[in-house]
Amino acid sequence: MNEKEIAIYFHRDFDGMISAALIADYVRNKWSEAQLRLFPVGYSRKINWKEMPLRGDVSFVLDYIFHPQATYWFDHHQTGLNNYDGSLDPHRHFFNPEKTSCALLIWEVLYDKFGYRNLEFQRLVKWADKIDSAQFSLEELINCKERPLKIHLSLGIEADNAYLIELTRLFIQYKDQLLSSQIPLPLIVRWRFEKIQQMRPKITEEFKKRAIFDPQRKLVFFTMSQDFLSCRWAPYYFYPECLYVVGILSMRNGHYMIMVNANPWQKAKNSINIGKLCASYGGGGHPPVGAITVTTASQAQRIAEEIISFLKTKLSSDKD
Ligand SMILES: [Mn+2]
Repeated sequence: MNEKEIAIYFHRDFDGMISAALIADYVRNKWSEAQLRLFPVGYSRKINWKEMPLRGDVSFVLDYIFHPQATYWFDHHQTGLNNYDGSLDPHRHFFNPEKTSCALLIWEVLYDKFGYRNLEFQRLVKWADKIDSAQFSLEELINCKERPLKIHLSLGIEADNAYLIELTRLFIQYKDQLLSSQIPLPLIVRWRFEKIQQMRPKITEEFKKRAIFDPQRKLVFFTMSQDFLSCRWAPYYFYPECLYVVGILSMRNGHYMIMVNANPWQKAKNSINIGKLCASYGGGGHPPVGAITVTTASQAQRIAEEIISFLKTKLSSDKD
């Protein structure tokens, strides 16, 4: 009767969901009486994150910022510590910015430190790693034949918490089988993906209209709605020579997201640490990608302009 409540907080992206599924699978197999609660978290939560009380008798924070109350913490974002300078407990805190994904970090830690590995998650972990470090080709992403990429793009639209929780539950239940053709693509993914396919011409048209390309510094800038995320490949397709992309997205929750990406298929010579740059504005990320969430359009505009002028200065000085 003494069921423990296990709260799993995870970053709301593909890597975060697979991370949550790996931990849920471990908990279910090792701690028999457990009630799992899933909480997707995005960077809009960063501001009061450390003060926010966590739920559960045991809590996990995965692929997201350090929380002092978390029983266990796993992260690979170089900005993950978020100015925390206290000590980390090597038995509970697993932080490795060298890892290309949090799912891979968890996969290895579960094996090395907890003596647990479920090979039925092998393909999902591989895909989480591939997606989080953009180890796929532009064609692969545009054609989107692989299920994990479909799921990844589907998060660009209607990615409410209920969808992320439901998807994570499917990953926990079906594991790698979810990628096999024997199981039909879950309806919740299918309708979103079909919607994306329908919206695609409109979104790419809109992108072409709104994008500003600086051919000298090889920089793309645009302002669009959140729907852009379902065609996130567009800047690299239309401007294959670009080095950096800065976009302001108006999100359905009323917030604004400034996304800053280095072109994964066209590496700049002296690459700038984008995650750190975004962290200085209250966001976070990795060396090649970062994002900042703010509440007003004018804040978003001001930050985007500062970042663009910073990138321009950097790119001009790199040429000399
Ligand atoms: Mn990640």
